[in-house]
Amino acid sequence: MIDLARMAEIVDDAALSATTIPQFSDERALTVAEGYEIQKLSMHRRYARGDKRIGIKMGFTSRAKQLQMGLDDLIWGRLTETMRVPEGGTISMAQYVHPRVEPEIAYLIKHRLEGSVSALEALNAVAGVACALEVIDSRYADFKFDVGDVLADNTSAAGFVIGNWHAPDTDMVNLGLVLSINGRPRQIGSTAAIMGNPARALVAAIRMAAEVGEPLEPGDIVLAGAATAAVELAVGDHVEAQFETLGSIGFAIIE
Ligand code: 0L1
Ligand code: MG
Repeated sequence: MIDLARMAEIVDDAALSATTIPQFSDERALTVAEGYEIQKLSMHRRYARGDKRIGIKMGFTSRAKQLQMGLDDLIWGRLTETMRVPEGGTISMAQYVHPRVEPEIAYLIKHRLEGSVSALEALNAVAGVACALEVIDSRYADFKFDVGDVLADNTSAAGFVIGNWHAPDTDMVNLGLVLSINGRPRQIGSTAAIMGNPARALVAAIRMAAEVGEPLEPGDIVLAGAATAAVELAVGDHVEAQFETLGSIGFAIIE
């Protein structure tokens, strides 16, 4: 069995070169702890190339997805500077394997917060809230993985777009939204699909980041999780998400 550092190298190389790899679980299922350790080691390889962690993202934020994946918790991954896509900008398909997009909510952290906090305490540590789009891109063939695999692969994190920041007390609990590709609605949903209230994902983000000694710091971004199913992307696509009261954000995909 190859060691965790070698697995981190494999998954990092796959992300860097936008190529698929077989699931590690084809050989042996990784534990949750092993998956997170590989993620950490692979992200340190990125940091050594000059990239910088600027926040975290939450996944499996619906109970249905947790049940499907056999895990009784959320998962999280690290967001870096190079993953950020300007609102209205473009991404190049050449940098992705088989990207998908999902509408999310983003929080901007104002105060360092650690450990077990209430939703109110969490929201009091927020400087702003925004609508967001996450580009996920599993490095595993056919977008297939188990829990250990997806943790090792930084929870498929590959890109994100953040809209204008709004006041931290903006009501985000049940905002309707439409995700359109080339002007055609592909997903319709509500931010309530994020754990019933995206602030719960923020609470979990604070807990989980602190557990590994990387507490959320002022300026960090938290992506709270998908409000709808993810939609596959192709060259030439123009993506737009319209959020009730918050406005719309988008980007396009070039070759
Ligand atoms: O951001 C997400 O909700 C995705 C988490 C990882 C699972 C996936 O790639 O679908
Ligand atoms: Mg996501």
